[in-house]
Amino acid sequence: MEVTTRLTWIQEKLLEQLLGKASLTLLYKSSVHQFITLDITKRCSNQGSTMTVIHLKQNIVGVFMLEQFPLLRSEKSSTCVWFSFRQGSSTGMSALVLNTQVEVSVTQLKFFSPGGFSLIVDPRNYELHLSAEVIKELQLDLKGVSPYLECEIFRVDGIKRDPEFIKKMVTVKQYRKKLLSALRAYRPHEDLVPEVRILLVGPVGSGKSSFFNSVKSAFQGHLTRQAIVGSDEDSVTKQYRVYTVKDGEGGKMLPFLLCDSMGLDERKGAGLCIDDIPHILNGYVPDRYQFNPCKPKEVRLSTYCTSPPLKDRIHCVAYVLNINSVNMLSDQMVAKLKKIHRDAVHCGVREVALLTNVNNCDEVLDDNFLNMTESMTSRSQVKNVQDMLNIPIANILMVSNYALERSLDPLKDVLIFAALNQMLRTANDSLEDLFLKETASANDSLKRRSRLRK
Ligand SMILES: Nc1nc2c(ncn2[C@@H]2O[C@H](COP(=O)(O)OP(=O)(O)O)[C@@H](O)[C@H]2O)c(=O)[nH]1
Ligand SMILES: [Mg+2]
Repeated sequence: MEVTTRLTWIQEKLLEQLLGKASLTLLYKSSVHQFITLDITKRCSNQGSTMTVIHLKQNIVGVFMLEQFPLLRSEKSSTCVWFSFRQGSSTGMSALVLNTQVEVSVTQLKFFSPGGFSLIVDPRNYELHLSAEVIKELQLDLKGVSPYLECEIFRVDGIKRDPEFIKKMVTVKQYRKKLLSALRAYRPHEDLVPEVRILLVGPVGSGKSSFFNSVKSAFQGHLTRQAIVGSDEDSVTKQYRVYTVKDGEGGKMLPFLLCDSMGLDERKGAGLCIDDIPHILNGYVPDRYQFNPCKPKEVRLSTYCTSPPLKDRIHCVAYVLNINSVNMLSDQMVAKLKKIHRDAVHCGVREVALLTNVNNCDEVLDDNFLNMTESMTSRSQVKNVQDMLNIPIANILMVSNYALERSLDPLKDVLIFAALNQMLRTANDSLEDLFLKETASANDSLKRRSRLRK
């Protein structure tokens, strides 16, 4: 009879993705095979990398071992990934990379690592013993000793047998999780508006619509293509679109809107009409407005007397530029971008640049995923954008949009989330400033009115 795992399909995928694109083959299952040291080691040693998975009522806890499963006790420590996630949750895995020793005795399977980390499987009593350090670092809501339902050991195939690579994969996941929590905790400054608005502008084909699709995909946990993208010479996007993004399938709406515009064209009378920009920035252009490249939107003067509320205005302009062609922009295109920059400054809106089509994702961020590496920030494209649009280096962001991929990539997600995070912070700077300006001018007019009354 074939022995099948207790893991659900989603759980199995989650574990396979923890290490890149691995595949799992079940070697040992406690409820089927006996816990006899000889039996376990016969099944699991000489199999290459393995993953031990312990099923508890509410959680799954486990250890991935890069080196061979030992016959009795591992000679020296080796790279292991200790992980946990909640049953029923397809996201939110906690993981640690620890130099670990493994021991199989007559009564126990034991993983231990310096710093007080220990995980012991006691099959006679179906108990899992975890040290306080493990409980804390894996964010488990468990006591030191918990009953378990099943213990399984898998062979892991298809991974890069490189401790540095494994470390990087796990760190990327942890950093993605951190960024996601920061994004979930984001609030527009002083709750002045329900959502901040980020305007995506840039040449035709630079990846504006793809960026929205990428953000949506990263939050949904699977690839989506709501906005139509294309590689026509003319802009595929003809309408102004204000997109919302939900936090996961059926999740709540996130407090930002991505405003996708028609692409800029270096030719006169083609692409987004540059005179539409002030109207967009000031909130006069509604969702699904059909752009006319030759004529800006008519805004009746009377409506200017009562300008649209703060919530309808743009709070961050993102210049979306393809990193491979940013050094070759025509003078006409640069002139259009500079005009938008002047309009943004005039309206008090802060700006970022988003460089798309970055191929070498893993070179962008430093080892801790905290900062852009120096080699990336010193590139000519970054200097060029900095000079052209006077954008501070912290606001020059890099992504690789989802274009031809079949599945999500945590490294791409990290860059997408990091870029979005900086856009939201920038939007808050604008909000704070716009609010102060509005309050000052409202106070001025109040004073003027009271002086007139006197
Ligand atoms: N490889 C790669 N292709 C991209 C990226 N961003 C956009 N694309 C592709 O470039 C083309 C134009 O993208 P699109 O989002 O329609 O550009 P837009 O005109 O600025 O909205 C599409 O074929 C996209 O798949 C990226 O970061 N990497
Ligand atoms: Mg588009």
